[in-house]
Amino acid sequence: MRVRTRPIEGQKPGTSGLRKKTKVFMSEGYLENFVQSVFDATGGAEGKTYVVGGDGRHFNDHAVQVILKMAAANGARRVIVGRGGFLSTPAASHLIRLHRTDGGLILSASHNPGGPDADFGIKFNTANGGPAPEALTEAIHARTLEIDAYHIADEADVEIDRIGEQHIGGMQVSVIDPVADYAALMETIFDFPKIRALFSGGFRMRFDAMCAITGPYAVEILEHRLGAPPGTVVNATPLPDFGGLHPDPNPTWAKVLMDEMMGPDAPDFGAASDGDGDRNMVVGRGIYIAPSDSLAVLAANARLAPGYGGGLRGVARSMPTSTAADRVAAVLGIGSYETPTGWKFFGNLLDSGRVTLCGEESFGTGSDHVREKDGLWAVLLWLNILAERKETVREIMSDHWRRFGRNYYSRHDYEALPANLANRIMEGLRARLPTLPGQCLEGMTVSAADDFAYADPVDGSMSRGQGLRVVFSDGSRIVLRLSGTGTEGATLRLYLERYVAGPDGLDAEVQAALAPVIRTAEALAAIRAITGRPGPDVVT
Ligand code: VG1
Ligand code: CO
Repeated sequence: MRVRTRPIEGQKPGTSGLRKKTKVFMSEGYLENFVQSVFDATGGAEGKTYVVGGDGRHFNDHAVQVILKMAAANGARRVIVGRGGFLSTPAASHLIRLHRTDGGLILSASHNPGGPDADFGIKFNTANGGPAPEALTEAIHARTLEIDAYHIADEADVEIDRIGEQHIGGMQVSVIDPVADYAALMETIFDFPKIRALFSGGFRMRFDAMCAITGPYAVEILEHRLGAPPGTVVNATPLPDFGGLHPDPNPTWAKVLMDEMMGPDAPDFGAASDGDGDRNMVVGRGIYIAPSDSLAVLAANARLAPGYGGGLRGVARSMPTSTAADRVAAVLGIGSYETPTGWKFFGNLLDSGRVTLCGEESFGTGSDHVREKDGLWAVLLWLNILAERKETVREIMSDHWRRFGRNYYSRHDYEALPANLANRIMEGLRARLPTLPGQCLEGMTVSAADDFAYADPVDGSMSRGQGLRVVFSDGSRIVLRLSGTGTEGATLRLYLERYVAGPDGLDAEVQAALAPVIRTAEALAAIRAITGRPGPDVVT
C-alpha cells in the first residue's frame, strides 16, 4: 500500500540516531517517513535483509510492527527480530554481522528516559554492524525533506512473542531469542570457567540493569552461565518506562548502586548499564571508576582475556575522553586515535584493523567483536581481569596510576539551557581560541586551542565543529561541546582533565584535584555567569 505523505522538518539524526519525544514519534507518519527515508537513501529495501529490535521502551512494540510491514512493502527478503521486539544495541550489531544482513534498525533513545512523556529514538546501522556514518545520516535527512509517499503492507501484526519463522506477504520474518547469539559470542571472548571459579570462590557482585534491556542478558550470562548467585542482577526486567528510572549508568542516576558500593559490606564489584545496553559504569568496593580510566585499564590488561591474548592492534577514544588510554598505548607500542564524539567514528578504524579497543568518557567501551559500544562486554572483561589478577578493583587502579600517572577527569553537564545562551557560550569561547596559545592561566600554559576537526584516516572524510578544546602543556585539558542526543533545549558538556604523573598526589578527591582547571574553564567560558546557574546539573 502506498501512502501519500509530506516532509517533516527536524528528522535530522544526532550523535546517535534520531531522538525525539515519544509523542512526536507517535504522531502521524513520523516514524513511517523516517523509515522510508532510510530505505530510499540506501538504494531501496528490495531483496535485502535487516535486523530489527529495540530496548523495549514505550512505542517499541508498535514501531517494530510498522517497520516489519514497511520492509515487506518495500520488497525486503527477510527481517530478523528479537522476541518481543527486544534487542540490546550490541546484540543487534552482532546479529547484523553474524547473519551478514544489509543493516539493522534499532529502536532506542539509549540513556534518555522512556515512556509516553519521555523519549524515543531510531537508528540505522549498516552492514558492518555499526551506526550509519555521517554522509549516510545526511543523505537520510535530505530524503526526509523531499519524501512524498511511503509503502506499508496492509497485513495483520506479526506474532513477535513467538520464536520461529513467519511471513508478511513475500517477506520472511525470523523471530529469534534476543540473548542466545550474544551470550555465545561472549563465551568465545572470555574465560568463562575462570570467571565461574571467581564467583564460586565467594566473589560478590551487584549488576543494576536499571529496568532496561540488559537485564535478560545479564541474568543469562552472569547468573546462569557464570554461576553468580540469583539476585546478583537487580532491576532485571525491562519495562516500557524503565520503572520511572533514568537509565543512564552514572553516579547520579545509579545512586542506589553507588550507595551500596560505597557502604559497609559492599560487594567486590558493581556495574550498571543504560537503556539499550551499550553503556556501562563499573565500581569497585568503595571506589568509582571513571569511564576514561576504565578504558585505560582495559587496554592495559586486555591480554588477560582469551579474545585479546594476541595483544591489541590499537586504541581509539573520542576527543573529550581523557588521554589516559593514550599513555597505555604509548607504553604498549600500539597506535592511538582521537575521534569525534559518537560511536560511528570508530567504525572505519575497527573495520580496517587499526584498532581493537575503543571508548568514550560517557560510559561507553567496546572492541572489534561488534561495531557498537557494549556494556556487558566491558563488565565481562573487567571480571576476566579480576579473575586473572586476583586483586581488588582498588589495587588494580592504584597499580595503574602508579605505572601511568593519573588523569583526573570529570564532566559537568548543564542541561536544558535556552539554546541562545548555550550558543552564546560556545561562540564566546570559539572567538577567544586564537588568542589563547601561550597564555598562562592558573599556572598552566595553553599549548593549543581549537575547534576539533577530524579527518578519517581510512576514507578521508572530514568532520568539523566537533568541540572546542583548550590544551595545556602540563597535559590538562578543557573541552566544551553541545550534546547531540537531547530532546529538550540545549545541553552543554564541559569536560575537565588534569594529569598528575605521581608518585605523589594520586589519591586526591577528583573535583579538588581539578579545581584550577574548573576555575580556568569558568574564566574562559563564563558558563555560570551567562546561564546564572550555580553549577552543573550532573557531574560524572
Ligand atoms: C552522548 C555521549 C556520546 C555517546 C552518545 C550516544 O552524546 O556524549 O559519547 O556516543 O551519547 O550514547 P552527546 O552528543 O549527547 O554528548 V548512547 O548510549 O545514547 O547510544
Ligand atoms: Co546507549
